[in-house]
Amino acid sequence: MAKRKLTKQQQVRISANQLTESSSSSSEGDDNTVLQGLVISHFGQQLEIEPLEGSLQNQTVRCFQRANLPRLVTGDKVLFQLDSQDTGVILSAQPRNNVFARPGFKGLIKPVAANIDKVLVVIAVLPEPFMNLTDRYLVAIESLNLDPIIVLNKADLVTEKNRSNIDNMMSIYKGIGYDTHRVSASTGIGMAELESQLAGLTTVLVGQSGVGKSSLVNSLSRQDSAAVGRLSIGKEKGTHTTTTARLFHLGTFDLVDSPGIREFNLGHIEPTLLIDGYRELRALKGQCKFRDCAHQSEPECAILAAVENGLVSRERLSNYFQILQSIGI
Ligand SMILES: Nc1nc2c(ncn2[C@@H]2O[C@H](COP(=O)(O)OP(=O)(O)OP(=O)(O)O)[C@@H](O)[C@H]2O)c(=O)[nH]1
Ligand SMILES: [Mg+2]
Ligand SMILES: [Zn+2]
Repeated sequence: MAKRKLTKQQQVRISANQLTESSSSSSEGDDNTVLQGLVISHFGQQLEIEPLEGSLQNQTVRCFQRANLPRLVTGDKVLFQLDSQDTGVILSAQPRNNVFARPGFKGLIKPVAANIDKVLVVIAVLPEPFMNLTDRYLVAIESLNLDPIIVLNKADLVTEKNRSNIDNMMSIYKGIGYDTHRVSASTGIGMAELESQLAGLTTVLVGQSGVGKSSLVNSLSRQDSAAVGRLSIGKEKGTHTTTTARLFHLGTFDLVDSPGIREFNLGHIEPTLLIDGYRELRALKGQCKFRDCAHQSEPECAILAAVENGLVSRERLSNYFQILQSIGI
């Protein structure tokens, strides 16, 4: 929807036409009031809509969407019409401010949540965090011009054995300027500081399965709203408990819990724009001696010099090259 370049006026006209069509074809006849609603979750063919006006506010209505509409996601604003007490049909979608998306099967982009202000990239002491997955999330978030928060969950599981790995990774992200937090959804460590960053915002939680996204939602909501799953025995990986994104209203802020994913490819990022997703590399753009520098072994390469001086982490640069290769250069 955001991709179609329609003027505001055209969008209004299209919405108006869709509405007129629907009122005239409605078989209900009695109450075809059109209401504004918020998509709470999308499962199968159905969406759970929260009416933003009328007598059903704070309740949810199960709706189908009209076939001519694009795939709607949690956080989308829509216009819908009731066709019974608690079911309805979505007539049109309102333009999005943004959408956090990830590539799905066959390189198709799968939107996850729309109209978000912040993204919490959740990693955990267990399952073991991999910087190249976190970097992929960060690149996707930077491309939306959103500010991520990197949250290390399960701080209660830090041991002498895993401490240096965790400290090293967190200090790299902190050094780049990312807002980082260490928390435990189980013990409550660090949760108050994290919560203070969320007031007034809609924040989506993303990250590998099993890192504790749903547990963080529950800890922040002070009740068990989202289902939590165990790690698989032996492999200590997540078990893909959350299957669809869902929005939770938590007092002064909204959270969107999302399913953990197995891998995160960045097929939808232009290779030439990838460097913009690496804040510290973006800052060095244009400073190499050669304009077409590939930052591999060229003389007077600003990026290689920054690595030598310890200003850019070797691991981040190597992840950058890995991603570049995976998206076709
Ligand atoms: N020790 C410890 N365990 C935690 C903590 N937070 C979550 N867990 C456990 O980690 C496991 C996975 O938690 P979930 O909240 O289901 O993880 P998720 O990221 O939502 O996983 P998916 O829905 O599969 O993407 C559960 O067994 C939780 O009890 C924590 O702070 N400390
Ligand atoms: Mg979950
Ligand atoms: Zn260079």
